[in-house]
Amino acid sequence: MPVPLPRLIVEALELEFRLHKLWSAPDPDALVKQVAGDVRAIATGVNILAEGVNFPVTGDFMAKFPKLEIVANLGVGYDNIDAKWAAANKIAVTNTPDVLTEETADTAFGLLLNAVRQFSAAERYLRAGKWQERAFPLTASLRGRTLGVFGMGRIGKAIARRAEGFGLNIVYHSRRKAPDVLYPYCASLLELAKACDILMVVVPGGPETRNAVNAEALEALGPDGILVNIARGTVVDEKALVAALQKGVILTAGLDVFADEPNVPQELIAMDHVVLLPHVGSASHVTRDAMARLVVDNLLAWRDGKPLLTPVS
Ligand code: 8YV
Repeated sequence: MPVPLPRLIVEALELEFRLHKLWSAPDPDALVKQVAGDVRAIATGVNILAEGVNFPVTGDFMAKFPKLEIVANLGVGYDNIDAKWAAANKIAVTNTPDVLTEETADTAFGLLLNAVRQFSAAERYLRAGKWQERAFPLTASLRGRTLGVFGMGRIGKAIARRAEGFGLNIVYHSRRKAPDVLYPYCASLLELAKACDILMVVVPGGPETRNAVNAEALEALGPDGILVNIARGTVVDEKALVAALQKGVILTAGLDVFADEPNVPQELIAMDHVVLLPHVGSASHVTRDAMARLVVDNLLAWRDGKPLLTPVS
């Protein structure tokens, strides 16, 4: 275990396996050398308990363990793991899909409502005693808007379901047209940005989507446009986003993820109308427990020679 995972995982794994906690070893390199020949499984995750603890499970790292068979990840996103290298070396990777879908979609919608109606700013206004002086200024509205979902996977679909209830028009762009979805499909991200005024980023991180939401896409989103990102900070060109927000190229943004967590650019913090959350998309007790359980259950299935519950394809 290279990073400190939730207690539920640590305790369950300690009962069933010999667990080496790299993060609490006085000399992690020495521990790796000492146990490298025995290690058959790695349990890891992103953005865990301790601030800023991100440990990329690279090919070089996995190569240190000749008997490695599986990497179990806490999180649906697994851009912290070189899954291609793992596949090429017959190492399984598991993640935690499904159990966090609805929670993350709730967070996405909370961010969107907050960004468009400026609830965080309104609350700060009330707490500062400014209501006594005058009413909070009027805001933009969700009414009559079109939601562009960038990434129509499980979470994208759960967000779209919510959007239907809120009376939004829905369009989307994914690598592929989703066979089970009737919303209009846009062939490119740029086309999507032109077709919508809320751009919801729900694609996986990693090299294929790095900086996909660039200056051109933000320009296409337009001056009434709202960007919501609950996926990975790497998907958005953060410098281009700061510039677009400062110049009014888009209206505002709701962000749960950032390029270099937990470091959030000062320019974003300085903009009162931008809604910023500390990567809490799945961060409720019930959902994080379900994710933790799934990490453990995948490892138990592997140990018992049973099919993995949620292998990454
Ligand atoms: C968590 C996430 O930040 O599932 C993901 O991909 O980003 C989040 O659920 C993380 O995985 C748990 O620490």
